[in-house]
Amino acid sequence: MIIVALDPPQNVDVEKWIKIRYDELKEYVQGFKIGVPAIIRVGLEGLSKIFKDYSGLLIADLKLADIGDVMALTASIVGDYGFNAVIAHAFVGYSQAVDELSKTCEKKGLKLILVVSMSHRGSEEFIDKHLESFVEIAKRVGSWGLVAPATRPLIIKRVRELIGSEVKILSPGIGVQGAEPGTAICYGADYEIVGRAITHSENVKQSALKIIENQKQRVAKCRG
Ligand code: BMP
Repeated sequence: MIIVALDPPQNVDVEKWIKIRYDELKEYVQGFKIGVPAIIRVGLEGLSKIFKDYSGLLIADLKLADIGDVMALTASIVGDYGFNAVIAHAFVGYSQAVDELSKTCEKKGLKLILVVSMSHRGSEEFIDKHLESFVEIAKRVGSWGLVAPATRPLIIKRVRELIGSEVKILSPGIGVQGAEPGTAICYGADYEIVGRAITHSENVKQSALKIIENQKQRVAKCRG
C-alpha cells in the first residue's frame, strides 16, 4: 500500500510534472499526498482539475498547526477543491484546536490525519517525547489516521499498540530518507508514503512497481 508524495522540484513546469506522475501512477498506488510546495505553486483550482476523476486518497498535507477556527477554515477550503483527507499536527492540543478541526472534517467528509511523530532526527528532540499525549488527542477526536516514521519503525510499533487496530498509520521515510519498502508495514503501518524515490526517478512507473514489489516481498517475509 503506497501513497505517493508529490513534491515537485523548483525548475519544472509544475502542473505538467504532477499530471504526468498522476497519470503514470494512479492505477498502481492507493493515494497521493500533495504538500505545501505544490499547493502554493499550482493552486487549488489547478489541482482540482488534475485530480477531478480520482477516487483514491487525495491528501492535503498542510501540516496544520494553528488555532481551531483557522485550521477548520483551511480544511473546509481544501475539502471544496476535491481533497478527501488533510494532515494536521497534534502538538497544538485538543481544546480550541484539533477538536474544532475534527468537527469540520467530519462535516465535510474529510479524513483527519494527525502527525504524532516525524521521520527526521529532530523529531526525537521534542515531538517523540510527547508521543503518548499526541496519540491520546488522536483517540479523543477519532482521527482517521496518524503519521509515524518509517525511519524509526519501533515508534510505529508503539503507536500501533497505543491506538489499536482501527486507525490507519501512514509512514513516510521510505527510499531517500533511508527506510526500505515494507519496513513500516511490518511494524504496523497501513500505508507507506514514498516521494522522491518514485517521483524524481527517470522512470516513475518502473520505480513505483519495483517499490511495490519490494514492499510485498518484505511484508510476506515478516508475516511468515
Ligand atoms: P520523500 O520520500 O521524498 O522523502 O518524501 C517524504 C514525504 O513525506 C514528504 O512529502 C514529506 O513532507 C513527508 N513527511 C516526511 O518526510 N516525514 C514526516 O515525518 C512527515 C511527512 O509528512
